[in-house]
Amino acid sequence: MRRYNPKEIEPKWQKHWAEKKLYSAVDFDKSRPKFVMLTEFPYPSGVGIHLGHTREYTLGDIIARHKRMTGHNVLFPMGYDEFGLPTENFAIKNKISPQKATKDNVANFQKQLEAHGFSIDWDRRVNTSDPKYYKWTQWLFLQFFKAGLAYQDEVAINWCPHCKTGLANEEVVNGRHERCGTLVEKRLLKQWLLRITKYADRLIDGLSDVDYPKHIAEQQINWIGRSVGAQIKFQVAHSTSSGQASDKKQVIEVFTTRPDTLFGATFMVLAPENPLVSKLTVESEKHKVESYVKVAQGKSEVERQDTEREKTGVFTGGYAINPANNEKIPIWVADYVLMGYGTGAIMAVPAHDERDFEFAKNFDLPIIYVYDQPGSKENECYSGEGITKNSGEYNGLATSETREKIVVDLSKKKIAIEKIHFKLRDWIFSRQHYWGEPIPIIHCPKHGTVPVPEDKLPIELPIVENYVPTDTGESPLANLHDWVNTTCPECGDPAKRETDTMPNWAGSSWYYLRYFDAHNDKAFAGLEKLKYWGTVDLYLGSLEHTTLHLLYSRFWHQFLYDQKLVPTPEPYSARRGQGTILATDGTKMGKSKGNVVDPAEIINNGYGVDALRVLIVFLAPYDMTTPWNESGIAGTFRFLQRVWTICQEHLAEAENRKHKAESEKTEELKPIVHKAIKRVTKDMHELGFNTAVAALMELVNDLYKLKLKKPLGSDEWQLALSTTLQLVAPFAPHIAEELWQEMGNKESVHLSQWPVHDDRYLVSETMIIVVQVNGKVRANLTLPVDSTEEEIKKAAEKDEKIVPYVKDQKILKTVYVPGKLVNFVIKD
Ligand code: ANZ
Repeated sequence: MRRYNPKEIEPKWQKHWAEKKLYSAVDFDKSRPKFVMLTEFPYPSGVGIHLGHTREYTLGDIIARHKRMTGHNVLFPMGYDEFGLPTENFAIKNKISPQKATKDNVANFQKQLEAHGFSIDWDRRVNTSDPKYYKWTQWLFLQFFKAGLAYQDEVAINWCPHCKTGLANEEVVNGRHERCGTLVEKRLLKQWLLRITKYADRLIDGLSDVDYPKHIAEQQINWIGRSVGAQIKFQVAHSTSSGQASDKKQVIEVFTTRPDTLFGATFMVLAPENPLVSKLTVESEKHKVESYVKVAQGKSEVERQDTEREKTGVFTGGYAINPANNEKIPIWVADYVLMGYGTGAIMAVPAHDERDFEFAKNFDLPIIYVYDQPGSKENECYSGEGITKNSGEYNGLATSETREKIVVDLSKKKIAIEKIHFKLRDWIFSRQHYWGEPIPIIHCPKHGTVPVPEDKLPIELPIVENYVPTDTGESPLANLHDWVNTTCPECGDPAKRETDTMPNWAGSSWYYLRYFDAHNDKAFAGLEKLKYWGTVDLYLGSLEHTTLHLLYSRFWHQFLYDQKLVPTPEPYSARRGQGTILATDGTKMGKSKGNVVDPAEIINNGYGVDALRVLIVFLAPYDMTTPWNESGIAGTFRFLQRVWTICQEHLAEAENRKHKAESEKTEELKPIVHKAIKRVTKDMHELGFNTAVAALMELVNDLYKLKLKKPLGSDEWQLALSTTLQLVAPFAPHIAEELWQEMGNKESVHLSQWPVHDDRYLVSETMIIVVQVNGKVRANLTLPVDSTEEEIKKAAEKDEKIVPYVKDQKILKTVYVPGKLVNFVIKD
């Protein structure tokens, strides 16, 4: 009997499938429904594939294979996200060019991905640093530019001193660069920005048309941070005491989400960076205020927003007038108010805002309550709602009415307007690095920023000697004088090229669209193909990219939709995130800790990739972060070996029995096989892959029990084992194919029809419930054994034999004996 040897069969089938182009997606195939299975493409790091990749792509591959077997035209593409810091850093460390680093790393990734046996349509592969690809990234940037959504501005940006580049807000997590963990600094730099804020509403609203996990949608909504409120003007009170303090018509505008608390505003606070600070500070306080402002500027935003920190501030000596009651209230400066949000100034309502409350306590400022806190005394802060008090004509109204009325009344006097603020900021799109797409803009002294004409695209990234980032705020491209100096496309006069490059999120903002039409040299993708493939049906990826890549690509897509360049308003119909694989000890895997499990090693050490694939989905539900199980691989290998052995035994016995006419019946086979079909199919739809594997293991155990009693060579066994192989195929595609073909099937198991269960064989899964009316048996129901009490009672009441008895009657009582009987008691 042949032994199960993955080393022999796995490469064989990988080669065969590739030669046959078994997994090619067919453009415009109308005979089958299409299914686009997208997984996030990797950036080709120097260490090669890790278990996270194995998990993500195995999950995607299982879904793709299952969908193919259920009659879909499946597109399961892959590519490489090549630009960006990781590759550049790798290149610098190893003293090779980023071009060479990318080429080598991609070749390694390609080899490793192929060794996993994924059913990828490699003909559509994209490489983001290939000029043929980034020509279109540049072209798309120019569409943003032409629509006024890409602009240059001098802004205080987050600067990573370690990576020596500006960053987008999304790349800063808890004040640190999300890639390298370095504390970021603020730097004033002229930057390119994309106007993502114009899509703030759409990015929130669009979420109701797609199927994303709740926490992912919420994370995007919170990041965009829509706050509905009002902007209210406070007149500055003319100060007589210090002569030149402030000008009479000066106003301070504030943004508040609680205009209903206006009567409780007892002071105002300006952000230290607010230009009004110097204008409103009276002479006698100037020294104190200036030194406070200086200290505040040295603090990070995260530190300033820390709610645990003691509130600090200084009085400006100036006053403003509360427009609700004309009370004079002091103007303070404090660093808990940020310049980058709202108007950089607030009306402080200590009674109902926690930060203002602490501040008022610290500096002994008045506190006026406009609501009572239910069941509590007036010496703490209450941020809830209620019936308004201490608010003149608004007393006695509920919060929502007060809010509305105050805004309407003040709007009439042009003191307030309704306002929506977003936390989202425009996307800083410049990077001062070499390894990225050059921004296709030319700066002309006469014509300003001029787009590179489309027929001159791509602007290829020039080869440089030195690509190490500088600390000058300019990319290494700035040193290439021959490249930088060019002529203006408008007037032909000398002009300079933009030397900033795009962030590594640029190429990935539209890569999925390129898969639909990967070789088009006339457009980023043709509209007809975009229409055929439509949206990505399922996008599986990392939970970490929710406010970065996922948000960015939705923004690009929505913009392209508005430009009529794509036919769908959202890129991804459904999104799921897979969990992380931790080291065996439950900590994060890391090279420095020496606890990294290398998938290539497992594949090569004899267990093979099928056993690895089965284990990686069997470990835990796909979206759960879970530790690696060292010994698990032997277990899944043994499982596959059992599949192998029983098939080999069947084949041997079938050969022996060839000349016998009779075929013995094995009645017990169908129920166990159909039970497995039902369970695995259900799990496939619910992405319950670990329980699907459990069902397969149970099936194989059941087959082994039968094998002891029954002759194995019959046609019935042939059918049962073939079906088993079909169910195994998405998980362990190589062994399934090998055995399937050995059993005499001509076509690939992966193109076969997914089996459908027949309820008739599932008798053991049903129970009989006796239904009585007033103690008399009126019906017998056959129901699934896992029916709930609720379902059983409902089914009993609706049964056609029971309806005549209970139709117009009041059911006084329903007696239920679990798994046996339902008795309806009605009035006789
Ligand atoms: C008065 C008030 C009373 C407020 C009250 C809240 C509760 P969100 O929901 O995050 O949008 N605020 C406005 N601009 C600010 C800034 N630049 N820095 C710090 N805080 C600022 O928060 C809006 C609320 O945050 C605003 O509503 C304002 O305080 C404060 F019982 O105004 B509120």
